[in-house]
Amino acid sequence: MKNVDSINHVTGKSVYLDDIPVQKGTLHAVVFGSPVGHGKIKSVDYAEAKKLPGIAAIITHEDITGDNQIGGIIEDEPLFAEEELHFYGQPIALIVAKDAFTARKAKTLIKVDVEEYDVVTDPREAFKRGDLLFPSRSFQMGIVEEAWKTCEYIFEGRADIGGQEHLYIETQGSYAYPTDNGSIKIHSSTQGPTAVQKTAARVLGLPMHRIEVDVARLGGAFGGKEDQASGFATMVALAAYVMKKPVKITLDRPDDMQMTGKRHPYSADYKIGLSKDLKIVAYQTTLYQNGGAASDLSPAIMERTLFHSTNSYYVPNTFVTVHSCKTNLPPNTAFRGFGAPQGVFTIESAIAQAADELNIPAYKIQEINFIRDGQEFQYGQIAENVNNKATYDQAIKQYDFDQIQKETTDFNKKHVDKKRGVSIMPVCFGISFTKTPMNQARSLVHIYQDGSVGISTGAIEMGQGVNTKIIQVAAGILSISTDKIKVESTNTTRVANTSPTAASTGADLNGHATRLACEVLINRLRHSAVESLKCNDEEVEIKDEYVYLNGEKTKVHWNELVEAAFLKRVCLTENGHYATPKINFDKTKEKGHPFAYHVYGTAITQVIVDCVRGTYEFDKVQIVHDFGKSMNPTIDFGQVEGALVQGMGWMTMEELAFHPNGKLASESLSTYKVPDIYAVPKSVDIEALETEGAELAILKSKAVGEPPFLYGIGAFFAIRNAVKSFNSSHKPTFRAPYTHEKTLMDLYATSLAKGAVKKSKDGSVSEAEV
Ligand code: LUZ
Ligand code: MOS
Repeated sequence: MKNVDSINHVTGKSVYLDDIPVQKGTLHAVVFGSPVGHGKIKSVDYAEAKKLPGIAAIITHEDITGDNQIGGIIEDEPLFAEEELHFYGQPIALIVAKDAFTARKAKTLIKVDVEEYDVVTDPREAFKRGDLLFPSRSFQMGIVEEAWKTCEYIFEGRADIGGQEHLYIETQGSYAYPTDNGSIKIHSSTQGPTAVQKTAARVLGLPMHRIEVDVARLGGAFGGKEDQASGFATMVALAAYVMKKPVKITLDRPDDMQMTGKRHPYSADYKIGLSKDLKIVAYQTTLYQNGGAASDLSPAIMERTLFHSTNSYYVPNTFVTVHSCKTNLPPNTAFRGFGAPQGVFTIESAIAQAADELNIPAYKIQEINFIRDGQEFQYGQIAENVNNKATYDQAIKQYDFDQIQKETTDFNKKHVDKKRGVSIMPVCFGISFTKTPMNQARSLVHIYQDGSVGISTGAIEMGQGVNTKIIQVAAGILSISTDKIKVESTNTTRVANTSPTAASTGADLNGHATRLACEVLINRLRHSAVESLKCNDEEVEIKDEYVYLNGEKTKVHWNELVEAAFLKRVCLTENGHYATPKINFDKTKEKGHPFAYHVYGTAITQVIVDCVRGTYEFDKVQIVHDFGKSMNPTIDFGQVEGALVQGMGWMTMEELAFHPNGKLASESLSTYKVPDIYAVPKSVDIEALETEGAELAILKSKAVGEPPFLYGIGAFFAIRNAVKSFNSSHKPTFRAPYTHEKTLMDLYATSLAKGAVKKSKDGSVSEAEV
């Protein structure tokens, strides 16, 4: 089945937030943000701004009718700053005007007097100062301290990992207006309508039932709208509430890039111990998460880092710690992968360093350490139906890895100015929200009298095709044509208490809820037919829109069946509720069974580095991916391609730069480079490993949104391998992104001692700077 939205998308007919026809008298808002990265407001003068013709109001914390608090997990983030300023661009006020242009102009007329404090953007620096957002956590299995004694080889090093701008095509935005009975309706570009509803209710001081949130679709989100849409939606909801007028906000690109949080940068120290036969015996790592100025989703992201810190491998002795460090950046937030990629990059760096020191390719270590059925992850879950080795073996064979290596070696012998690099990137990703209660969903299915079907779920369509998959589920169970089914907007009055569409679980959870509702409905209809036909229960079946009696097609069409049931007063509506079975996690022990299942895969990445310029081009990425039984290969392959390229961008070219005052320097697309058509690999091959045993996922498919993001990490190690074959005496550090500039410098760097540590003449040891 094609994506139901494709025609409307390419003909420009799909309605996004900014396409919603506005009511008469709608006002437009712009956020006035902090002009410093850290400080204290001494005074703000809005007088000049207020005088500007067309300005309707300037809303500040003083206008808040409820709590000035939007922290979702930890209550540490005000909607509007009161006194203290913790990041550049932190919202201080909302300027509401007849149009956005006027509001922007007014912004320049606001005078603010600030006492400035030290700005910290480095997580290790924040850690040294004791600035943590919340308590650190560790996962432990076995006893590393004992295990080191048994290791043949031990290596230590450091990995530094950059952040990433989400760069959804549709920026953050929201439209709110008063409705009957002092209520507010909010249209929001959010992954979490319930988060918006709850946050707005709290700030406005209203019960949740007074706030209705409606979402048609998003122009991308990638995690950036799991939590961070709530603040902007709440600002316009507050303005609409106090002004009794419709108010809308659409962030412009620079404001969106400056004000919103990103993927967390991390810095990590690791220690890895191997046996003589290259088994990873012990692994210890401490990761410094750059949380930004408030907690946002960082506690959950920290957790996913801990869960994924050993990637696809079984490491009997593991000790992993994450510190969430408070810095003067916008609160960093969910981004496809949700902390897992940083943990995975760290262990892959440790493996690459071990391989360097032992003078072997990394895959020699990777391939013998895959976790197997019955072995334990460091969080207590026992691995079941493991497919990592299967995807690896299939990739090696199908893409002829021996030949790839031979060609690479030959090429590198022949060429001085160009070098090829190859890497293998195994992936293991746990599916389920790590917070168990979030793994639930509902689906409200109506069969109308004419036989057409309307479905409302908690899932947000953000381009990933979840609506198409929901239609597929319903069409399969009701055995009717997909044209008969429409997925409605996501609305908190139709489906309440939704989890955000996140953690790759949208189709799983909402698909299952839809399945359950449709199963009930089809049974009711079947019983109705049994009654009419005066036959036995097992004799009737509904198939391809017709009633079958003892396997024979009758003349009774779906439409008549529905009509007849309605006249008999059979309920044609059902609300399905799904909660993922079996999962649990005990935070006091840091052990449990948090994931319904895991997704596995292997990518082989080939790059050619231009050793004169430091530039590179990716020839090929070849993937074997564990889809379970893909329910929509067109959509799922698209997800793998998109995730791969997004991951490669993060690892290679996307580099966030900040001014010393915490202002984002790379706040436009001329300075923040994302992969374009020239940067993507020349070819991407994806093969499905069709697996059984995914019975927990909908129609035996497996979640596909996030896991393939991790394939992008292979790009880093492919470049690194190419660099090493040019400059064999140098052991490049593990600092992502591997930009062209860093590549060039590594190509000509002189060798440093082990682990990129530099000893100065006085014997003191410092970390080497390239
Ligand atoms: N969001 C969340 C997520 O709230 N919990 C998660 O475990 C998660 N995982 C991936 C992406 N978003
Ligand atoms: Mo997400 S990072 O699944 O919102």
